[in-house]
Amino acid sequence: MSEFELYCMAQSGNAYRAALMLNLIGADWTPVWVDFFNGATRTAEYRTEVNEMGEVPVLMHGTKKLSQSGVILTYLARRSGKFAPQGDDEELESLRWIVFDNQKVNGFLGPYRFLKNFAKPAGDPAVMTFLKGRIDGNLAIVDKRLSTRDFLLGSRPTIADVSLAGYLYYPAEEFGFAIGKDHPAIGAWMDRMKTLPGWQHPYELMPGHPLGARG
Ligand SMILES: N[C@@H](CCC(=O)N[C@@H](CS)C(=O)NCC(=O)O)C(=O)O
Repeated sequence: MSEFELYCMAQSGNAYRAALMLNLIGADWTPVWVDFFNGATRTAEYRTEVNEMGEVPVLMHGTKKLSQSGVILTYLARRSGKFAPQGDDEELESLRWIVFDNQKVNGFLGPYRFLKNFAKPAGDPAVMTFLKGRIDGNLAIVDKRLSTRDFLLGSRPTIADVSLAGYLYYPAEEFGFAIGKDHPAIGAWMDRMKTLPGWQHPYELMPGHPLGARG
């Protein structure tokens, strides 16, 4: 049995953050496929046994069970010493970007992509227009930040960058727009992240792609 188990599925950018971090730090880990699209996270069993919040990702490590990707990233950075913000100021700065990302960057990209590709019926056009406006504005904020530094906190990648990776590498067709082309500094950052040893695409790293394929 592996040291870590990650409850996840290939379509989840929230889970990708944790899967990517595990790979980047060279952890001994196994994905546990969650049948999300058939309602697994809505069952009483999942909410009792795995996560009362009804979400993926969930990281199992010995007796520890962690959810919220930001918490998982913090835990793995503290244990491994890798991608860890250094000192109080950097820790707070990292947390600032993780919260911004969770709420306003990937926090909008995830629902937008879900409504466009997976929801039945697909998202209402007015909702899609609202979300796209928020996405454009918030990606522009990140793009400006990355136009003057290689990574979110400076010259070194941290868990804030791993968090930002969330949905950014999913195919442009799934959004109807190309994030890295529309936002060149983010595009350059995506290329830099891809050179990190252990980087893999979400569809390679987590089970269940294409949809309908069991993990
Ligand atoms: N802030 C959470 C978001 C997790 C999340 O929303 N995961 C989605 C899958 S991509 C989920 O499980 N959603 C279930 C629901 O909202 O009912 C994190 O970063 O871990």
